[in-house]
Amino acid sequence: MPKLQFPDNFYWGAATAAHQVEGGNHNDWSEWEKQNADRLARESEQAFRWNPNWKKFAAAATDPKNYISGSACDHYSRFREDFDIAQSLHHSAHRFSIEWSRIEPEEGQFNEEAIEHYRTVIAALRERGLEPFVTLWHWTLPLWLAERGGTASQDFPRYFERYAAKIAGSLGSEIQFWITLNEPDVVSAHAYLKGEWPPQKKNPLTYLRGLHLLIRAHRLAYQAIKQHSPAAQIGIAKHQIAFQMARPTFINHFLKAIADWGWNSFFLNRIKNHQDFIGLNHYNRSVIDNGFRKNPNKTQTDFGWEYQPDSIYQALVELKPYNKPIYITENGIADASDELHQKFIPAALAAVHRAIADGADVRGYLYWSLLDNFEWDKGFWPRFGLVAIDYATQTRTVRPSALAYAEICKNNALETAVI
Ligand code: IFM
Repeated sequence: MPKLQFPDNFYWGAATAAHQVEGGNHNDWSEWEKQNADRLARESEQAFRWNPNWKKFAAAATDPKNYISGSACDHYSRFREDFDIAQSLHHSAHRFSIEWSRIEPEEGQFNEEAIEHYRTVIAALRERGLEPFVTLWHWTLPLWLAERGGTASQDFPRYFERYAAKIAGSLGSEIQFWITLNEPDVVSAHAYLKGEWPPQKKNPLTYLRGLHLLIRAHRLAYQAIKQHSPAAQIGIAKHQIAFQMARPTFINHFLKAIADWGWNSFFLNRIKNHQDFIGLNHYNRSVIDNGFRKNPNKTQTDFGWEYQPDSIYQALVELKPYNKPIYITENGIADASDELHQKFIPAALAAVHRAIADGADVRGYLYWSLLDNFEWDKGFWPRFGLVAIDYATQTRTVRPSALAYAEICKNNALETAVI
């Protein structure tokens, strides 16, 4: 049977983020959820009526409880069980995030117990042969910092540097791969351009200011980590959109150039001397035809996003000019039925393989997500997991797509018959 072989030592695995899986968090998001759950439930039909899958998740989406992260997947206590599953699925790496609000619940006061927790998490991964990819900030803030203006505060870069230095000093010898920031542009756009996520302050100038502060925060954290661990490999997880022209007109060329510059390159260019690899988070393409998002949307995932596993090829080859190793730190779809999932993973991996053949230095693939989890302002109904979670009982069920992915991980190869 013909096979697409991946490079030796390629990392295979999946990703999670603290607030989405741990449970029991107390941060700016958990507060925001309490204040907004009723509204989100009330507005859900209006917000999602356009989605052809609305009926499938209407009951969950109209229930305010859906919007409270609460005990989430209880991963804070069940991480060993979850890593056992990842190991049984032949994963060799796992991405997770450290919850800043647990580490520094009060300004400048670090909680050593919480640090020990993450030391245990890292050890549990290593015991199972899983390489940790550690994210320092996946969007949630300690309350004291949110009260001071969060990422839009002039002091944010220094606070982040201090937090990064603390983690590097405590856990640095155990971590090889660091992701300082997750999708800084996505979270800033939702908070300050759309005004939908905490702190819901719609102001384009604050958006730009916040981005600059995040760039500074990353650079300072990079230096702080390198001081403790010179061999550390440090990057960010960057959300990249594949902008594709429907027709090569002058206007479409112009729109693509602007979008590539503003969304795909701006942040990466500003940190290019402060990153050892690029973490790629990829979910969407945007077809340009005298405007953006003119996608045909022939098939849509539960989330209402276009099903198009191939666009990761373009996202990867467009990163080649940076001449850095690339780790795919997120890629996936929400699909409760698992039917699309089973097609998506091999199809996306065939596109990754093609990008490698065309010169992209891709060294790992971390699926989003290991577990179903709390999808921010959408709550629990979107099902991104390789492993299904029954939130009432916390039962884990491995989905068929996870088993198919496990074969690929085990063989470091994809059988072309499954594409
Ligand atoms: O769940 C999110 C994650 O937190 C950041 N990247 C996109 C995922 C799916 O929306």
